[in-house]
Amino acid sequence: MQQVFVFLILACVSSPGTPKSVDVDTDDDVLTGLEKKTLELETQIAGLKTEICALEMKMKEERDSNQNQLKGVSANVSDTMKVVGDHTAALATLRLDIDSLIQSVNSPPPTPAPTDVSVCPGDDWVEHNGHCILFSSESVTWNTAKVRCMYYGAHLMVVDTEELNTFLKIRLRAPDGNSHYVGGIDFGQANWIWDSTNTEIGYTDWRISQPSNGRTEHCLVVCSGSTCQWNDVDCYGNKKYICQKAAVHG
Ligand SMILES: [Ca+2]
Repeated sequence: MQQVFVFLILACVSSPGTPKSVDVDTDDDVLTGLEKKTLELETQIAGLKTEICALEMKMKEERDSNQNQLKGVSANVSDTMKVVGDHTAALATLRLDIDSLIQSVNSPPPTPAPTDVSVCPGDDWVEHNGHCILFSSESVTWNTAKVRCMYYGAHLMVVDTEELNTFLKIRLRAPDGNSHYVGGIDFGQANWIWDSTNTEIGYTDWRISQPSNGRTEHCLVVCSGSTCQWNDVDCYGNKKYICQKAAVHG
């Protein structure tokens, strides 16, 4: 009886212990497998993250490269547009030139610009209505004045119109007159002529009571006295003079 009881006790103690030892080993294996799997997955995830990071960097580089290329292309387009604009403007100018050329070819020749311009020798000469007129700065006798004018290719002035006489008055008028020899002489016969043309004087502008002396005053001056009119004077007095010649037409 006592042996049976011991057997039963041993059976109870050993019988449930064996299955329990098998379950623990299985769980450990599963856990180890899971841990291994987890480690593998984590390794794979880390590798994938590295690949993703590399891909992102590559994408960023490509994006930056594309943006730079786009900027370069945009700049090239801008330059090209500017060149096109310049060429367009040049083309428009060329068209205008061509139109102008065609018009000039089809048009009758233009009337030549007038070249008939009166010219006097220099600054000392005054041009007036086709005449070149010189007012002397020196005072000499009438004969010397005549020679001076001939030296200049001119003659003592012929004042044969009121218009010319008025021109002289405007130039010479002074409070007490500003007498100048001109080309009138009378040779003592009271018949006044223009020396350079030997023609009788027609238009006159004598001062009152002039000409006054048929014996000694045989030369004509203009702008005598306060009225700036004509007077007969002694030909040997030193006075300023006025030369005249036709303006050159070129
Ligand atoms: Ca007189």
